[in-house]
Amino acid sequence: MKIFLSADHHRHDPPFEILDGQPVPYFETPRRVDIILAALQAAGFAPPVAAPPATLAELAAVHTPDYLDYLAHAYERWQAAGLAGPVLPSAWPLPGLRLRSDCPQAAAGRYAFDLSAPITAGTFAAAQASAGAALAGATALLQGERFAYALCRPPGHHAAANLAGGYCFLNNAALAADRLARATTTGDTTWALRAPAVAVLDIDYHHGNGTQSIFYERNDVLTVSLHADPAREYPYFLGYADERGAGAGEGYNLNLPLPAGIGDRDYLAALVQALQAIADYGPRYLVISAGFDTFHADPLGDFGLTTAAYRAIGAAIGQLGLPTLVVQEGGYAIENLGANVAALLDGVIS
Ligand code: SP5
Ligand code: ZN
Repeated sequence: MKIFLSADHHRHDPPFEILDGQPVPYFETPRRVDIILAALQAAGFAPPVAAPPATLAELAAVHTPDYLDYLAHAYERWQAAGLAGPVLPSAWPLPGLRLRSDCPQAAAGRYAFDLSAPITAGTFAAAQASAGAALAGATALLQGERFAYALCRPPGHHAAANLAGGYCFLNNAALAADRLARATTTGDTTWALRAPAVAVLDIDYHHGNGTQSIFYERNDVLTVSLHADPAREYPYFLGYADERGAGAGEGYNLNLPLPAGIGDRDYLAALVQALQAIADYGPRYLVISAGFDTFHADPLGDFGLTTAAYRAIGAAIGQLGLPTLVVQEGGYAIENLGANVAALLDGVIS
């Protein structure tokens, strides 16, 4: 299995975030990558390949130009206004308010939906490196690799076309899926005419709201997500079972919200349902948004999965027989993160 690393990830290392109204040390820390790399090396995986950073033109495939301009310049504009970093919003243009100002504070509220995506001096460079790893993984599949793993940091699945949030700035998995879809379905310009191309399966504990929204009206990318019920858990405002896609994409989004405390057996039963939907769709490629915050000891989650479950999840995914790109998302039980990632990847190639 080819492994692609976002080598510049350490340039993103914010000092804090605000969770449930309290400032706390940033859970999504550079140590996560060090620990995953060490575990993969110990497990005998091939050394990682550093991928080139994604270009603005590549990012524009799923992100809006105004959002990319914001990400690229938010920190310098914040500083130029005399503000101390990191960039973090303190007001949002919610319904009933008017989006008119483009001062740095207004822009922060316009483009970030929570207080867990602080922008520091190196954030955009790190996010470009992360997206580059996912895109390199997609290219490897197009060149005939059966499996690839993109060790992305920062993660991506909460990032929408024009929104950051939940530690995510650029949607790595969506960029990869879009590249695979474009290469698979050439010719037609309307999504409605395109053939099954790519499925994205999101197994992070949190709903992949960004990925869902990016592909919501497309039928050439099926999005399937297993996650904590948004009625009790972040991201709260998306991820419900009745969100099934819209327009040409109607029927091409599947959400399976799960209860608190779910264990290996019930989770694997839900996974079978997700994999059946993917098999029915019949894609040429599979992208996994792989989060490990479903682990029983994760500080952000309330699921009960064990390390053994990740091997079983990986094996079930591998049994679909599809060229598969695994993209790293969340996972904050740092002591166990390496073993859990190694178990999943081991299962996939088994
Ligand atoms: C990529 C990813 O996994 N992002 C997750 C971001 C979650 N941020 C909000 C978490 C809500 C905090 N409530 C949990 C408190 C547990 N003590
Ligand atoms: Zn998560």
